[in-house]
Amino acid sequence: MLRIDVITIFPEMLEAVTRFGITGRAHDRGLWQLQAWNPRDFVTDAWRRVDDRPYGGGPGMVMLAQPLADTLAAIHQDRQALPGANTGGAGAKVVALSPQGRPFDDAVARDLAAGGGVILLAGRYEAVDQRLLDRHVDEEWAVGEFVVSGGELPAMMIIDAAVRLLPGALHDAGSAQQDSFADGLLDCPHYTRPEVFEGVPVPEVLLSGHHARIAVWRRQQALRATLRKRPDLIEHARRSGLLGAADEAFLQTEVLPDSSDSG
Ligand code: 9D3
Repeated sequence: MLRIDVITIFPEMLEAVTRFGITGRAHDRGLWQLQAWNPRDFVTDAWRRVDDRPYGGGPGMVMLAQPLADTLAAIHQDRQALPGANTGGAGAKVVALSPQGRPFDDAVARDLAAGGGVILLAGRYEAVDQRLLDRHVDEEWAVGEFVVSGGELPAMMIIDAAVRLLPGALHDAGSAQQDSFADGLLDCPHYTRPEVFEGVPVPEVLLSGHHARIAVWRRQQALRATLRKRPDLIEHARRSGLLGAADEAFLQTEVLPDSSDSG
Protein backbone atom coordinates (compact mmCIF):
# COMPACT_ATOMS: atom_id res chain seq x y z
CA MET A 1 0.00 0.00 0.00
CA LEU A 2 1.59 3.22 -1.22
CA ARG A 3 0.54 6.15 0.98
CA ILE A 4 0.54 9.65 -0.49
CA ASP A 5 -0.26 12.71 1.63
CA VAL A 6 -1.06 16.02 -0.06
CA ILE A 7 -1.23 19.42 1.65
CA THR A 8 -3.64 21.66 -0.25
CA ILE A 9 -6.24 24.35 0.37
CA PHE A 10 -8.35 22.59 -2.33
CA PRO A 11 -8.46 18.97 -1.07
CA GLU A 12 -11.53 18.14 -3.22
CA MET A 13 -9.42 18.60 -6.37
CA LEU A 14 -7.30 15.59 -5.41
CA GLU A 15 -10.33 13.29 -5.13
CA ALA A 16 -10.36 12.96 -8.93
CA VAL A 17 -7.31 10.67 -8.99
CA THR A 18 -8.99 8.36 -6.47
CA ARG A 19 -12.16 8.12 -8.59
CA PHE A 20 -11.32 7.80 -12.27
CA GLY A 21 -9.45 5.52 -14.62
CA ILE A 22 -6.33 3.54 -13.79
CA THR A 23 -5.57 5.45 -10.58
CA GLY A 24 -9.20 5.15 -9.45
CA ARG A 25 -9.26 1.38 -9.95
CA ALA A 26 -5.87 1.00 -8.23
CA HIS A 27 -7.27 3.02 -5.31
CA ASP A 28 -10.39 0.79 -5.13
CA ARG A 29 -8.13 -2.27 -5.13
CA GLY A 30 -6.16 -0.89 -2.18
CA LEU A 31 -2.86 -0.50 -4.08
CA TRP A 32 -2.48 3.06 -2.80
CA GLN A 33 -4.14 5.56 -0.49
CA LEU A 34 -4.47 9.33 -0.49
CA GLN A 35 -4.72 11.63 2.52
CA ALA A 36 -5.43 15.27 1.67
CA TRP A 37 -4.74 17.82 4.39
CA ASN A 38 -6.03 21.40 4.41
CA PRO A 39 -3.73 23.84 6.23
CA ARG A 40 -6.83 25.96 6.94
CA ASP A 41 -7.84 23.27 9.43
CA PHE A 42 -4.68 24.09 11.39
CA VAL A 43 -5.27 27.84 11.88
CA THR A 44 -7.38 29.32 14.64
CA ASP A 45 -7.75 33.02 13.75
CA ALA A 46 -11.19 34.31 12.83
CA TRP A 47 -10.37 34.52 9.07
CA ARG A 48 -8.47 31.18 8.99
CA ARG A 49 -5.72 32.89 6.98
CA VAL A 50 -3.08 30.71 5.37
CA ASP A 51 -1.40 33.55 3.43
CA ASP A 52 -0.10 37.07 4.01
CA ARG A 53 1.61 39.93 2.15
CA PRO A 54 5.28 39.55 1.23
CA TYR A 55 7.91 41.33 3.33
CA GLY A 56 9.69 43.80 1.04
CA GLY A 57 6.55 44.34 -1.01
CA GLY A 58 5.67 43.07 -4.45
CA PRO A 59 2.75 41.32 -6.11
CA GLY A 60 0.85 38.35 -4.75
CA MET A 61 0.65 36.63 -1.42
CA VAL A 62 2.95 34.22 0.42
CA MET A 63 1.81 31.03 2.19
CA LEU A 64 2.36 31.28 5.94
CA ALA A 65 4.97 28.93 7.40
CA GLN A 66 3.17 28.07 10.65
CA PRO A 67 -0.02 26.47 9.27
CA LEU A 68 2.11 24.37 6.90
CA ALA A 69 4.48 23.32 9.71
CA ASP A 70 1.53 22.37 11.90
CA THR A 71 -0.02 20.37 9.03
CA LEU A 72 3.27 18.55 8.45
CA ALA A 73 3.55 17.73 12.17
CA ALA A 74 0.06 16.21 12.09
CA ILE A 75 0.93 14.14 8.99
CA HIS A 76 4.17 12.83 10.53
CA GLN A 77 2.23 11.91 13.68
CA ASP A 78 -0.47 10.14 11.66
CA ARG A 79 2.14 8.19 9.68
CA GLN A 80 3.91 7.17 12.88
CA ALA A 81 0.62 5.96 14.34
CA LEU A 82 -0.16 3.86 11.25
CA PRO A 83 3.16 2.48 10.00
CA GLY A 84 1.68 0.08 7.41
CA ALA A 85 3.81 -1.72 4.84
CA ASN A 86 5.23 0.67 2.22
CA THR A 87 3.81 3.77 3.90
CA GLY A 88 7.29 4.86 4.93
CA GLY A 89 6.41 5.05 8.63
CA ALA A 90 7.37 8.49 9.94
CA GLY A 91 10.22 8.85 7.45
CA ALA A 92 8.36 9.87 4.28
CA LYS A 93 10.08 12.46 2.11
CA VAL A 94 8.48 15.93 2.01
CA VAL A 95 8.30 17.34 -1.53
CA ALA A 96 7.10 20.84 -2.42
CA LEU A 97 5.63 21.24 -5.92
CA SER A 98 7.14 24.37 -7.40
CA PRO A 99 7.94 25.96 -10.77
CA GLN A 100 11.50 26.22 -9.37
CA GLY A 101 11.70 22.47 -8.67
CA ARG A 102 13.81 19.76 -10.27
CA PRO A 103 12.16 18.31 -13.38
CA PHE A 104 9.85 15.40 -12.51
CA ASP A 105 10.41 12.58 -15.01
CA ASP A 106 9.96 8.84 -15.57
CA ALA A 107 12.92 7.96 -13.30
CA VAL A 108 11.51 10.01 -10.40
CA ALA A 109 8.08 8.41 -10.96
CA ARG A 110 9.65 4.92 -10.75
CA ASP A 111 11.52 5.88 -7.54
CA LEU A 112 8.25 7.11 -6.06
CA ALA A 113 6.34 3.95 -7.03
CA ALA A 114 9.08 1.79 -5.47
CA GLY A 115 9.39 3.82 -2.26
CA GLY A 116 7.53 4.25 0.98
CA GLY A 117 5.30 7.13 0.00
CA VAL A 118 5.65 10.87 -0.06
CA ILE A 119 4.19 14.04 1.42
CA LEU A 120 3.40 16.52 -1.36
CA LEU A 121 2.99 20.23 -0.62
CA ALA A 122 0.75 21.78 -3.29
CA GLY A 123 0.99 25.55 -2.96
CA ARG A 124 -1.27 28.34 -4.10
CA TYR A 125 -0.50 32.09 -4.24
CA GLU A 126 2.89 33.41 -5.40
CA ALA A 127 5.14 31.45 -3.05
CA VAL A 128 5.69 29.59 0.22
CA ASP A 129 7.67 31.23 3.05
CA GLN A 130 11.29 30.23 2.41
CA ARG A 131 11.83 29.24 6.05
CA LEU A 132 9.21 26.48 5.74
CA LEU A 133 10.96 25.18 2.61
CA ASP A 134 14.42 25.34 4.23
CA ARG A 135 13.42 23.67 7.49
CA HIS A 136 10.71 21.15 6.52
CA VAL A 137 10.98 20.33 2.81
CA ASP A 138 13.44 17.78 1.40
CA GLU A 139 13.01 18.39 -2.35
CA GLU A 140 11.16 20.55 -4.86
CA TRP A 141 9.71 19.08 -8.07
CA ALA A 142 8.36 20.80 -11.21
CA VAL A 143 6.25 19.09 -13.89
CA GLY A 144 7.31 21.18 -16.89
CA GLU A 145 8.53 24.54 -18.09
CA PHE A 146 5.17 26.29 -17.96
CA VAL A 147 3.25 28.00 -15.17
CA VAL A 148 -0.01 26.69 -13.72
CA SER A 149 -2.07 28.29 -10.96
CA GLY A 150 -1.18 25.96 -8.10
CA GLY A 151 0.44 22.69 -7.12
CA GLU A 152 -2.71 20.54 -7.18
CA LEU A 153 -2.67 19.59 -10.88
CA PRO A 154 1.10 18.88 -10.75
CA ALA A 155 0.47 16.71 -7.65
CA MET A 156 -2.23 14.78 -9.54
CA MET A 157 0.11 14.27 -12.51
CA ILE A 158 2.84 12.97 -10.20
CA ILE A 159 0.43 10.64 -8.39
CA ASP A 160 -0.92 9.32 -11.71
CA ALA A 161 2.58 8.75 -13.11
CA ALA A 162 3.67 6.80 -10.00
CA VAL A 163 0.46 4.84 -9.28
CA ARG A 164 0.20 3.42 -12.82
CA LEU A 165 3.62 1.85 -12.22
CA LEU A 166 2.46 -0.06 -9.11
CA PRO A 167 2.31 -3.82 -9.66
CA GLY A 168 -1.30 -4.69 -10.55
CA ALA A 169 -2.36 -1.16 -11.53
CA LEU A 170 -2.40 -1.86 -15.28
CA HIS A 171 -4.44 -4.61 -16.96
CA ASP A 172 -1.36 -5.54 -18.95
CA ALA A 173 1.89 -5.70 -16.99
CA GLY A 174 3.82 -5.17 -20.24
CA SER A 175 2.26 -1.73 -20.79
CA ALA A 176 4.30 0.07 -18.13
CA GLN A 177 7.53 -1.35 -19.52
CA GLN A 178 6.51 -0.60 -23.12
CA ASP A 179 5.55 2.99 -22.31
CA SER A 180 7.45 5.78 -23.97
CA PHE A 181 10.51 6.80 -21.94
CA ALA A 182 10.87 3.36 -20.34
CA ASP A 183 13.04 2.35 -23.30
CA GLY A 184 14.12 5.94 -24.04
CA LEU A 185 12.21 6.15 -27.35
CA LEU A 186 8.85 7.57 -28.42
CA ASP A 187 6.03 5.12 -29.16
CA CYS A 188 5.48 3.60 -32.60
CA PRO A 189 2.22 4.28 -34.52
CA HIS A 190 -0.82 2.11 -33.71
CA TYR A 191 -3.78 0.99 -35.84
CA THR A 192 -7.13 -0.74 -35.31
CA ARG A 193 -10.20 -1.46 -37.45
CA PRO A 194 -11.12 -0.68 -40.17
CA GLU A 195 -8.35 -1.92 -42.47
CA VAL A 196 -8.89 1.14 -44.67
CA PHE A 197 -9.83 4.54 -43.18
CA GLU A 198 -10.48 7.49 -45.57
CA GLY A 199 -8.59 5.55 -48.22
CA VAL A 200 -5.55 4.96 -45.99
CA PRO A 201 -4.71 1.29 -45.38
CA VAL A 202 -3.12 -0.17 -42.27
CA PRO A 203 0.60 -0.96 -42.92
CA GLU A 204 0.50 -4.48 -44.40
CA VAL A 205 3.20 -5.87 -42.09
CA LEU A 206 0.73 -5.50 -39.17
CA LEU A 207 -1.74 -7.80 -41.00
CA SER A 208 0.95 -10.37 -41.85
CA GLY A 209 0.85 -12.28 -38.57
CA HIS A 210 4.66 -12.38 -38.72
CA HIS A 211 5.49 -11.42 -35.12
CA ALA A 212 9.25 -11.04 -35.61
CA ARG A 213 8.78 -8.74 -38.61
CA ILE A 214 6.14 -6.74 -36.72
CA ALA A 215 8.56 -6.25 -33.80
CA VAL A 216 11.30 -5.01 -36.17
CA TRP A 217 8.84 -2.64 -37.92
CA ARG A 218 7.63 -1.21 -34.60
CA ARG A 219 11.19 -0.68 -33.36
CA GLN A 220 12.07 1.12 -36.61
CA GLN A 221 8.93 3.26 -36.45
CA ALA A 222 9.79 4.20 -32.85
CA LEU A 223 13.32 5.14 -33.91
CA ARG A 224 11.96 7.18 -36.86
CA ALA A 225 9.39 9.03 -34.70
CA THR A 226 12.02 9.79 -32.06
CA LEU A 227 14.60 10.97 -34.62
CA ARG A 228 12.04 13.34 -36.17
CA LYS A 229 10.27 14.68 -33.08
CA ARG A 230 12.87 14.35 -30.30
CA PRO A 231 16.39 13.92 -31.73
CA ASP A 232 17.74 14.74 -28.25
CA LEU A 233 16.25 11.43 -27.03
CA ILE A 234 18.16 9.48 -29.74
CA GLU A 235 21.42 10.96 -28.42
CA HIS A 236 20.42 10.14 -24.85
CA ALA A 237 19.41 6.55 -25.73
CA ARG A 238 22.71 6.11 -27.58
CA ARG A 239 24.74 7.34 -24.59
CA SER A 240 22.68 5.12 -22.24
CA GLY A 241 23.53 2.05 -24.31
CA LEU A 242 19.89 1.49 -25.31
CA LEU A 243 20.59 1.32 -29.07
CA GLY A 244 21.95 -1.85 -30.66
CA ALA A 245 23.77 -2.40 -33.95
CA ALA A 246 20.48 -2.98 -35.84
CA ASP A 247 19.08 0.31 -34.45
CA GLU A 248 22.18 2.22 -35.58
CA ALA A 249 22.07 0.58 -39.03
CA PHE A 250 18.41 1.62 -39.44
CA LEU A 251 19.15 5.19 -38.31
CA GLN A 252 21.93 5.39 -40.92
CA THR A 253 19.32 4.72 -43.66
CA GLU A 254 16.95 7.40 -42.34
CA VAL A 255 16.88 10.74 -44.12
CA LEU A 256 15.40 13.61 -42.15
CA PRO A 257 12.34 15.17 -43.78
CA ASP A 258 12.30 18.86 -44.70
CA SER A 259 12.46 20.78 -41.39
CA SER A 260 9.35 22.79 -42.42
CA ASP A 261 7.33 19.55 -42.15
CA SER A 262 5.47 19.04 -38.90
CA GLY A 263 6.94 15.53 -38.58
C1 9D3 B 1 6.39 35.14 -10.80
C2 9D3 B 1 6.78 33.93 -10.07
N1 9D3 B 1 5.89 32.79 -10.35
C3 9D3 B 1 6.78 31.58 -10.49
C4 9D3 B 1 7.08 31.29 -11.90
C5 9D3 B 1 4.96 32.61 -9.24
C6 9D3 B 1 4.20 31.35 -9.24
C7 9D3 B 1 3.28 31.04 -10.23
C8 9D3 B 1 2.55 29.86 -10.18
C9 9D3 B 1 4.39 30.45 -8.21
C10 9D3 B 1 3.66 29.28 -8.16
C11 9D3 B 1 2.74 29.00 -9.14
C12 9D3 B 1 1.94 27.76 -9.09
N2 9D3 B 1 2.64 26.63 -9.72
C13 9D3 B 1 2.98 25.56 -9.02
O1 9D3 B 1 2.71 25.50 -7.85
C14 9D3 B 1 3.70 24.46 -9.65
C15 9D3 B 1 4.21 24.29 -10.97
C16 9D3 B 1 4.16 25.12 -12.13
O2 9D3 B 1 3.59 26.21 -12.18
N3 9D3 B 1 4.79 24.66 -13.26
C17 9D3 B 1 5.44 23.47 -13.31
N4 9D3 B 1 5.50 22.67 -12.27
C18 9D3 B 1 4.89 23.09 -11.11
S1 9D3 B 1 4.87 22.21 -9.71
C19 9D3 B 1 4.01 23.36 -8.89
